[in-house]
Amino acid sequence: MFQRILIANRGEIALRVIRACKELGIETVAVFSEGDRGAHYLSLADDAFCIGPAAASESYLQIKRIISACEVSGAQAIHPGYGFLSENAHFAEVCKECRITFIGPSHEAMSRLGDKVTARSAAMEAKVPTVPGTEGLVTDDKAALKTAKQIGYPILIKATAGGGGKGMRVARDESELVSGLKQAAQEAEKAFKNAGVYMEKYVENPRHVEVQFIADTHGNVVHLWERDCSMQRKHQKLIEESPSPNLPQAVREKMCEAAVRLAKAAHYTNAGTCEFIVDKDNNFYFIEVNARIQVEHPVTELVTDTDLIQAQIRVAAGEELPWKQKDIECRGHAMEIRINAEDPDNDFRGCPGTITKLRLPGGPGVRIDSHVYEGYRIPPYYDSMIGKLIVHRPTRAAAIATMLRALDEFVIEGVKTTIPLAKRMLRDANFVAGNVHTKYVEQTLLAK
Ligand code: MV4
Repeated sequence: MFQRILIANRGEIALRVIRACKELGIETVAVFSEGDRGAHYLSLADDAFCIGPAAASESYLQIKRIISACEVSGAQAIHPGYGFLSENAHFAEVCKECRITFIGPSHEAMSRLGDKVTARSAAMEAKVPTVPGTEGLVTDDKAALKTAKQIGYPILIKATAGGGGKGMRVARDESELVSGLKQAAQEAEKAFKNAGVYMEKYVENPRHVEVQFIADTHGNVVHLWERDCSMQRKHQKLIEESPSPNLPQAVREKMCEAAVRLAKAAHYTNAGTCEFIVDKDNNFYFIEVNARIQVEHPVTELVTDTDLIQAQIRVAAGEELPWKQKDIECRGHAMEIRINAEDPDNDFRGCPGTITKLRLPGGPGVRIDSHVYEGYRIPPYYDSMIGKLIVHRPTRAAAIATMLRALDEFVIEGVKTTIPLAKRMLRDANFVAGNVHTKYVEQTLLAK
C-alpha cells in the first residue's frame, strides 16, 4: 500500500481524498494554486505545495509541476479527482513513465473509452445497446446522408473527442445535416484539436442514467448500481439520485450488467461510470464512459454503503476488489444537490465572493461534502460548485423531505447560490413523481 498520495486537484474533491487517505493511514500531499492559498482544507494534508498562479492552465493543468511536486514530496501515487487532468491519457502515461501510480484507469483504457467512437465500437462488441448511427467517424457527406436516411431524422452530430455535451448539434433534415457536419467538425477541431465527428439517431428528451463500476487488476469488475442525473441545466447536473425513479428492476439489472460487460471488454481498471440515455419506453442506449470518479459518487456510496475513493486507492495498489457482486445491495434512496455559487437571476453566471455567514445543515440522513467555511473567499478561477448536500433515507419521498428540511437549515450569505432553485425542483410535482427528463429543468422550471 502507498505511504503517501498526492492529490492533483482542489476544493471538495481534494478534501474528500484527504479524508479517505487518513482513514487508510496514508499520508497526503496537497497541491494548490495562488488562488487557493490559505484554504483550510490544505491544512488537513500532511504537506502542501504551491504549483503556480491561480489560472488552472498555469497550475492544476501543469503536468510538469504536478509531477515535480510528487517527486519532491516522495508520494508514490497521484489521485487526479475529477476534471483537470483526471481524463488526460497523456498525464496517466507520464505518471507511469515516472513510476508514479495514477489512481485511475491505464492510459490505454482511458484513450480507448475516452474517445467516443472507439468507446461506441467497444460497446457494440460487448453487446451493449447503442443508439442507431454511424459505426465510425463520418468521412463524407454522401455516406452521411445515406446513413441519416436509413436511421431517420432528427440526427445528433457528436464530436468523438467531445463529451459532456460539448461538440453536439441536432440536424432535423438533409440541409441541416450537411451544414451541421461542417460546423461540428470545425468546432471540434478548434475545441479538441480533433475534427472527428459521428452521428446517432437523436433520442428526444431522454433520461440520463449512469452506472458506477469499479474493476481491479485481477480481472474482477463489479457495478454499484445506477444514478439518475436527468435534472440538468445546459449539461450541468443539478440533482443526482439512486436508484433511478420509475426504472423497472429488470431494466436496471440489464443496464448494470451491460456496463460490467463493457468494462471487462475494454480491460478497464479502477472506477468508471457508464453513461446511458433512456427513452420513454425504458429502452436504454450507451452514450459514453466517464473514466474518472465523478462529482456525484457520494450518492452511490450511501446506497451501497461503500467508500469509493478508498476502493480506488486499494485497487490502484494492486489489491483485489473488497466486494463480490452479490455483496453490493442498493439500499434506500440517496439524493444529491450540487450547491453552486451562481446567480439564478443572471443566467446562473458564476458569482464568486466571500461567504459572510454559513450555517450547515445536519441531523439524520444528511451528508455535506464541501471545503467552504465562514469567511472563505470563493475564487473566480474555477467551476462554481462549492459543495454537495447529499441525503440518504429509506424511501425517495423521505429523501426529498429530508433534503427540503436540510435546505431550510442551510444558511449561506455573501454569495448567491442555486439553493432556491433546488427547493423549487424538489417541490415540483413532476420531479416528486419521478417523471422528468434531461430537458425538463430548462423547458419547465426555467422557461422564461
Ligand atoms: C444523446 C441524447 C439524445 N440522443 N444522444 C449529452 C452529453 C452526453 N452526456 C450525451 N448526451 C446526450 N446524448 C442521442 N443519440 C441526449 C443527450 C443528453 C442531452 C442532450 C442535449 C441536452 C442535454 C442533454 C442532457 C443529457 C443527455
